[in-house]
Amino acid sequence: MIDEYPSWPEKFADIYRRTGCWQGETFGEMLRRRAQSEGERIAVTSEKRSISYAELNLNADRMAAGFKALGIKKGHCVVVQLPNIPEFFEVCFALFRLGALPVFALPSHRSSEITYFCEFTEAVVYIIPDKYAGFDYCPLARKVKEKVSTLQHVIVAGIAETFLPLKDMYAAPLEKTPEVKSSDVAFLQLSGGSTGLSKLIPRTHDDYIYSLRKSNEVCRINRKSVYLAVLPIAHNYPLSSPGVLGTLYAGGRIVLSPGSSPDEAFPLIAQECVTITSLVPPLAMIWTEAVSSRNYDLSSLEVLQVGGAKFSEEAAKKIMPAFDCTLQQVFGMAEGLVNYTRLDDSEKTIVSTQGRPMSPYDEIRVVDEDDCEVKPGEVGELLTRGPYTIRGYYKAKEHNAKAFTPDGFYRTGDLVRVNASGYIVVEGRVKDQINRGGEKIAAEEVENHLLAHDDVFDVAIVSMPDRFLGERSCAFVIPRHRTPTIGELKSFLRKRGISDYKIPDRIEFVDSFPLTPFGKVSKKLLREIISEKLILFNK
Ligand code: AMP
Ligand code: DBH
Repeated sequence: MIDEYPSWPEKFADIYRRTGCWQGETFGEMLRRRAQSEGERIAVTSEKRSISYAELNLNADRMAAGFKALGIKKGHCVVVQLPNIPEFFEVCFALFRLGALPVFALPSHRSSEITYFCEFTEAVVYIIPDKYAGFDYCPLARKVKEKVSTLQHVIVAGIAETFLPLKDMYAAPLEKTPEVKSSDVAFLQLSGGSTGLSKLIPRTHDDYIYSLRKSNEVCRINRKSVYLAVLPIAHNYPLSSPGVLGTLYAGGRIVLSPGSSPDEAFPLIAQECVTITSLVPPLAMIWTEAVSSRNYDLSSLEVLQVGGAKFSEEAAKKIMPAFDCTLQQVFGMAEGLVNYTRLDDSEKTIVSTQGRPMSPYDEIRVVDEDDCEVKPGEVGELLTRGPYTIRGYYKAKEHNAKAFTPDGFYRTGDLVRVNASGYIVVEGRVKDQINRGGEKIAAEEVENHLLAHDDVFDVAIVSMPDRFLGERSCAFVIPRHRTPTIGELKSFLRKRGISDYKIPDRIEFVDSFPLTPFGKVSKKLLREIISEKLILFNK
């Protein structure tokens, strides 16, 4: 049951309500209202099926009844690990209507991460696809279920083997559903995991719906908008900036792409007259390369969003000429704050900045190590507070004391400067996280796995620059008895069930680590060592 998280002090909640940021609506009500206004208009299109607003609304009610019969109650957590399929929406809205909380896992998470999410949230149910991207989820679920005592059921979208099929969850709608308040937590998002495992982010109906409304305004999403989802929709960016939920909020249409390659996405853009989509920088680069050699009519595309990691100015400059549409940079975080370049900004601003906060109620500060504000235009850590930025992670008292200032600002860990027009330029990160083309790797988490290997005495993982992904990971390993092979270490990590993208791209064996004057391992120096080596060997 979810009860342990710091919320906004009443004084702030009051302001956010009075100024109309929080309008007292829940997700359950929002969909009902949309079903009334949009009826048979299509809400979601996928390869296999299309569903209208009315159908989605009804199916959410039917599934809520099925879930209730299974024992899912208000306040229960349910780990949802679904790819971009229409059932994702039925499941989420069914849970919202019961006041149960989806915990948004990504399709690429494996046993180590899923077990942690289930145990930490005391999840009662885990929902998976049967297969996706060549991976079979039932064996993974069996492993997780063996370990997690709170987990009562596994539900499968597709062939369920020994588990429960999702299609059996459609029942006669309930006469009465539990009372859900707009100030309740609607779901738990995951942070990129800057210190060890991912933190869980409690987002309320009020705050998240405000972020959708504001995103829609900035990105000009309306009933005519067609949003193509190529990134995994459980992630905060394609979920809400404005993403799939913003599109539903506006009464637009979502098109779910089975994959992210140009050969899968371009025909869909042409067929479905897609108006907006969102990408991470490495994908944006692949799409830009591909566009001249493919013969699809992409003229419906009005806005191409790029975010999740720093998009280099050089790559950004190529987007508008290649796609003949507006580029929008998006700098956000699942904890809250989202910055956008505006659609009518000058080309210079669009290609060279990561935008500015979407809400006039977003407060930002740029500070030095002592939390003193830096001079205008200088680089410092970005702190933020506002109507859709959390005041604390779920069940993380100690970490919250470090991650938030006493007056409630979230320490983003991002090094930024703010230009004279109030636009933010991201310059780097203070937190120990590798951003591998938008996929975030918490160094400490992978280090802990490697430390479990007999031949590993110590390990430090840092980012190394990469022309294509922005950053890749490099593990410096001090061997213990014998020096293991790189292959041994990688297969050891795979056996421990961590996602592929977290496996270090490079492993260097060393006798010792460079230290700071205080005697701590200097990751800064390790980064320099590997960068120099890469330059020296020109790769
Ligand atoms: P997450 O913890 O997964 O929500 O990731 C949020 C982090 O991703 C931010 O704090 C930034 O470090 C990074 N990020 C997101 N968008 C951008 C962007 N447009 N430019 C640079 N970094 C970004
Ligand atoms: O990287 C992110 O987490 C992110 C990027 C852009 C995000 O959460 C968002 C927009 O909402």
